[in-house]
Amino acid sequence: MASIVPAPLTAQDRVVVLTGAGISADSGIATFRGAGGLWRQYDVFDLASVAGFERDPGLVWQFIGGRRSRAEAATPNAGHLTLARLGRELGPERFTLLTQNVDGLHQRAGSEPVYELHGSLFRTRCSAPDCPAARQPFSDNRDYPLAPPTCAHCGAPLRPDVVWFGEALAADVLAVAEQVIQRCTWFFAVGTSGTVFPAAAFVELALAVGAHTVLVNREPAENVSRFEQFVEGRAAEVLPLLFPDGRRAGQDAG
Ligand code: BJW
Repeated sequence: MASIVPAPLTAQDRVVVLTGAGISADSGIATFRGAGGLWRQYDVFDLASVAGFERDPGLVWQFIGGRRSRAEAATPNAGHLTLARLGRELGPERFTLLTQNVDGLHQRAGSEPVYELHGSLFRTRCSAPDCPAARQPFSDNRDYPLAPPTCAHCGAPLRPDVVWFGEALAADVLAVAEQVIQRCTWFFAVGTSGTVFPAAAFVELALAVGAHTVLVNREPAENVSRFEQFVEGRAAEVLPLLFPDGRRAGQDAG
């Protein structure tokens, strides 16, 4: 890893960080793409689309159940902890954390709020679009290895409250993301392959408003050319150096 210079944040700066699976890789959670990625073992459309769920909800629940228990057993790493500290130092007016991750590790590291673009592994809801319970996800960490759970209201299979391919992201979360990026001065993407939209295009919004754009990733992401700076390395090692503890992170005169 090349030597890392702290991000020269000033008191006027507004920071948006977008994270992806790579930040949780340092906590032992599998990424989707690349070596050891989940999509090397499984067919993405079987496990992350409505059609796949309708074909075989039991298979999707096996996939989710295993990931629930691995995420619960994992511990937030120095990358998650650094972003939680930075959020406290800068406050909600100047710092926003957007994540594509569904593993809950940012929340467990102490980040608040965390805008979950692709939902959460730890919520469940009804899969029938017309059922009122489809709009009332509930907290759930259970594994359903034998049969998919069913809705008490309408009897349809329950589903994890994650966002699959072809599904819209939650409108309120997407609106926050667009709003904060439109007024940010720094945009950091961390541990994401830059292949899944709309998150992969957030850097374009940041560029359009003249923000500094920085990618922190173990390898060049698909959209690496859109970033002003690429810091190659592991998130858990790079983030503490990029955002060192204390007054550096924007409380100095600027
Ligand atoms: C490290 C590291 C370490 C490793 N440190 N780094 C425009 C153009 C083309 C297509 C589209 C488009 N707009 C929409 C689409 C379609 C589609 C899409 O993007 N397709 C692409 C594949 C081409 N997008 C959608 O369908 C989205 N919906 C949508 O846009 O709806 C529009 C709509 C509007 C109105 C009505 C209806 C629809 C939804 C996308 C949902 C994505 N869902 C998933 C699964 C969640 C469920 C589950 O978890 O079970 O979300 S897919 C998967 O990919 C997951 C992730 O959040 C997402 C992103 O992955 P991420 O985080 O980037 O991880 P990886 O594994 O790809 O990369 C990790 C990186 O980390 C690697 O680069 C490593 O090198 C690196 N790394 N260790 C730092 N230690």
